[in-house]
Amino acid sequence: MKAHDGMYIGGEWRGGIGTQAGIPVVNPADEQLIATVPAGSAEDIDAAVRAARAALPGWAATEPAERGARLAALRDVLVARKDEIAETITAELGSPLPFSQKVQVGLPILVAGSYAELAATYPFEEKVGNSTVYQEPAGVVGAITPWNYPLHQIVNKVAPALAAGCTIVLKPAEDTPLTAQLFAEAVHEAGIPAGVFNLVTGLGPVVGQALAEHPGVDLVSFTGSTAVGRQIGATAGAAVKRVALELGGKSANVILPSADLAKAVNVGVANVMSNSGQTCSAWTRMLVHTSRYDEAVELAADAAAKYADRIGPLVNAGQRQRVRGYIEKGVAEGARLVAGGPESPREQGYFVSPTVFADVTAEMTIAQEEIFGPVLSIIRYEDEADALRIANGTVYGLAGAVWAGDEAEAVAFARQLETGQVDINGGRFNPLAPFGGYKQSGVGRELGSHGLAEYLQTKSLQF
Ligand code: TXE
Repeated sequence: MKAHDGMYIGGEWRGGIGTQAGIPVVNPADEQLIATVPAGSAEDIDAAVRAARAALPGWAATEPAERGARLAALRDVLVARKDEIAETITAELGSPLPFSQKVQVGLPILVAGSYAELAATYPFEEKVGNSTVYQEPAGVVGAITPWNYPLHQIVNKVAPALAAGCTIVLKPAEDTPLTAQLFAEAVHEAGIPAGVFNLVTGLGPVVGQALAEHPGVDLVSFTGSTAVGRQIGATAGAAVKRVALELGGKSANVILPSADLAKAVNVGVANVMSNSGQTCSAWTRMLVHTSRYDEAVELAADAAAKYADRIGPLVNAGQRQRVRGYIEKGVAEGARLVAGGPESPREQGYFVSPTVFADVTAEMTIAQEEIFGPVLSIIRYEDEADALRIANGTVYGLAGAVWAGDEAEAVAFARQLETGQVDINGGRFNPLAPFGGYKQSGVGRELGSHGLAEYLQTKSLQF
């Protein structure tokens, strides 16, 4: 059971400084208030950054193997408390419990474990000719995370930062702060020293902005909307501060003519409906050759209908409104609705039906903008060059998929995609594979040794 409902600063739990009101946390499946957390202030951020700065020399000097041992202990606490964390995520985000258990909690456990090992094995010191090159911690990290994968997004930043020897202040999303409080309890239980990890809850434009602007923060790592990411990038640039941005996506699922069509369509629909479409890497555009287009549309409509009773709600009323708006726009721009639609399937909760559009053209709004809901657009292509032009024809470049009868054919196509990660004939999650965007999907990489390198700076000594 979670024992704390405040902020975690310098190893202690406390309410906010000068906090006027709390932030309500609502269960999106039934719209009931489940908790209230402190709405932090710039003073809280300042206290947390000071705590992180004070802890930095000690943690940076801690042997990497010992940092790895603390991360292994953290992973073990997450494993021991996995059911409680999954139930909390289901309560504040609305994702169905089996998904919360398997994905929302399962993946970050893998990631924490991978950084426990990487901390111990990473080459922090290397000889290059007559020089010794040291990889030193980047300093105090300000981490700002979204609500769509509340624990995963936190672990993706905190685990590599701690492995690198950085200390950190986390500002989680307003919608899902309870998972962040549980995570802070796990950090404490794992014996990570006071001040190494700090948690401040509150509003993005208040505490998020104060964190990004704080002169005591050396590196800002942000995951969220492109609009806020652009603002944080500008703030960091003006202060000559390092920044990592993981932003939106509009990923293409390219089904080449030689592919197993039924498998590619079914996995593709599952990918979009997963987490109610609230996944930055979701394959929201399905590209199908004209010779197999009608068959693919039929398969996709059938597959989507199967999710109608299983899909969770969207995180809040605002997101539901936004997603409905996109569905209405798709209809208005001439796309053909073959499953779902803008109407709410239930009276209570922020639900949207699994929705599939056919006859979508590459220029339509629903094919260009991130919808962040359970909405798939199926686009027709004439030949491979056409498919490539459409796939690369958005401002984003986060993820994607390629399906072909022959793996080499799929790889050859994937190499031409302007995107950071591609799944070949399905693919499987790999906690060591770098994840991040080309183009406006972001700056930097998370996961694996590339994710660790984000939190390091390099020094060379010549002899
Ligand atoms: O994001 P915000 P929202 C996309 C997705 C979604 C849209 C809006 O398309 O529909 O963004 O979601 C904090 N200074 N993604 O409004 O506002 C905020 O408190 C500093 C993609 O939820 O970007 C939260 O902690 N911080 C995505 C975090 O930023 C600020 C995941 C993200 O919230 C701030 C989520 C400010 N001025 C949304 N304003 C992905 N890439 O996975 C807000 N925040």
